[in-house]
Amino acid sequence: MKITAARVIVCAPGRNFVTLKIETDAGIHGIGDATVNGRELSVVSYLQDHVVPTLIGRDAHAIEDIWQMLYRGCYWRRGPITMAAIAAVDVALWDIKAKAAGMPLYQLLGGASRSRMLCYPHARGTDLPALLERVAALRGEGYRAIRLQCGIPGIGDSYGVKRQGPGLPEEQVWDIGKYMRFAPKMLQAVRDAVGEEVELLHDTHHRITPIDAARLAKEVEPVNLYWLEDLVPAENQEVYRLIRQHSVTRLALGEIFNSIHDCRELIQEQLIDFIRVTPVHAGGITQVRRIADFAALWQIRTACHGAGDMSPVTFGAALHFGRWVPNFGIQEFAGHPREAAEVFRCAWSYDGDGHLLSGEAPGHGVEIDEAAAERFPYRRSYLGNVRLEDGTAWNY
Ligand code: GCO
Ligand code: MG
Repeated sequence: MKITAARVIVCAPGRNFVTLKIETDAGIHGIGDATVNGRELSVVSYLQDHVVPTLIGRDAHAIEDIWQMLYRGCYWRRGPITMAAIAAVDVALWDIKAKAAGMPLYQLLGGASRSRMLCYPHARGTDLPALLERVAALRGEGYRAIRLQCGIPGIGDSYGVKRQGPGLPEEQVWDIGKYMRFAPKMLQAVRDAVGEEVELLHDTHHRITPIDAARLAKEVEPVNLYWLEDLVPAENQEVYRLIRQHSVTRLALGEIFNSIHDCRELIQEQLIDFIRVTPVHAGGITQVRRIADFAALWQIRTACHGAGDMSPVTFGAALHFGRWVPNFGIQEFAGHPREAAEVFRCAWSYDGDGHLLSGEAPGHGVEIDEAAAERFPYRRSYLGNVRLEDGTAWNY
């Protein structure tokens, strides 16, 4: 089965998505997601100008060989743009192979280890009463695990409270002290309101320092969080040793990792409990599955990144991966803009009872309507610029 064509489709049904569609001489096509939030067009060029010309005429079944060729052959390995481009090809080829076999993708990976995947949506509140109201609403929709993000008194919006819109980057203010004084109280207040049964999660989004991170993880132990996420940037993986020494709060990390080498020490030294890599940003099913197998040696569980910028295609791939992976933990489920349903047809769904279903369609079960995609042209958009109150640039 030869690859005859490949094209990149950029659309913005509520937010930007970059999709690669690969066609074959067997009449079977597959799609993969290549969205890198705020840097979308660089992956478009990477694919169109550099990758697509090398794919035409190749055997669509040779997923591993094509992955290795794109990774080794480019010389400039790793990095979010390269790995998202490789991921898009990889996921599209797994989609094709599974369709050719007439099977849902999870069957090719080794078959189902579970029937449904525990997921967590986001509860956002500008203040604590608004957050509690949102948590109650999500409980009413059947969710058993909920991520909590709340506006911080004195600094207005913080990470995860307001949705990003199109246009140039917005400036946001951040203060570690105000966050540190508020976050433990906020998390405890939600625990008191919902009781012990609900799993609660929180994302610090790389915004504090290592010793504050250790202190926060220690202080919130009585809340029994499912996890604390991205306490500090993990460019220097050693800092997680410090945090680990002080606390038994579960830690999650890795949504911005794109290589198994980004998480090697963290996994081997058991410095985290959940690994957040997802197919689109970590080299597709081919590499994410390798990372999961490696993590399983230390009983570290998967938790694919599932913010709104992971397209419905990435969700299809992640849910088939989740259906198979023995050391599955949880799947983030932030949801997509309403308009995305006009462009992407998905076999996956929410079951109304806290879990996601992969669906049984051949492939990863997601299709793109190209005519509909044209109705939603690309709109330049960015993540925000974060600054401390004195103007110092900080981590988004
Ligand atoms: C999460 C993430 C996201 C990221 C976003 C960046 O845990 O869901 O931290 O909200 O900020 O994916 O593009
Ligand atoms: Mg996160």
